[in-house]
Amino acid sequence: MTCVMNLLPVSLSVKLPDWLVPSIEPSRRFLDDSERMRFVISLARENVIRQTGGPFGAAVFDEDGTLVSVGVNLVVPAQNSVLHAEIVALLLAHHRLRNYHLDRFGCELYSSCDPCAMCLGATFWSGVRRLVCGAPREAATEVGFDEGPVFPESYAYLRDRGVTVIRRLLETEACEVFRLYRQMGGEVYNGHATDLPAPASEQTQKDM
Ligand code: AZG
Ligand code: ZN
Repeated sequence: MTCVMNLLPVSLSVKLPDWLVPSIEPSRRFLDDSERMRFVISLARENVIRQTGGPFGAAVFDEDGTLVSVGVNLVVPAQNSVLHAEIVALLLAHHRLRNYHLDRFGCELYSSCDPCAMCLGATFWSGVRRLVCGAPREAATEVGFDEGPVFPESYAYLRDRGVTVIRRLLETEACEVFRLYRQMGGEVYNGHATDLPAPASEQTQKDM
């Protein structure tokens, strides 16, 4: 393969879309799980409407319900496979708090969709106390996203280590974003060739 770069990169910056930052009130307290979930779903929806990335939104809140960081999927605009919404929110939370362990700040992660394998791993290592998800993984896989090896045992692993996991909160609203993405002809990317037949392992995992 031809080398296209002659310098190794030494740093990296991640930038949220321009529409996102002015839409946030930094001092607002989000009172409960539903309000926080509605917020991350609105980030996902707006990311689709503005065509600034995939149909996923996430945010980190502290124990008082104050916003610590937000994330939207930036894979296509940033041409970076790891910039899922949850990763962006966690990166920015660590950066803001200057700490690799978010449990020290009582942080919780909210995601508009069940995390993929990468993001579930990152959730575990971030130290967040709670993970709250909206749409089930099937909402993403039905559109064509491959969410990777996440099994009932993966959630049990986190729960056994003290992470509270809540899923399918405001599921209907969360799933609607995927319908919109499909309607708008949004790009579906994956780590493997998308013309392969759906793997046999991709069964409905409703009871995780
Ligand atoms: C994804 N799944 C989730 N949960 N979040 C993202 O940003 C994704 N991108 N691709 N699959
Ligand atoms: Zn992910």
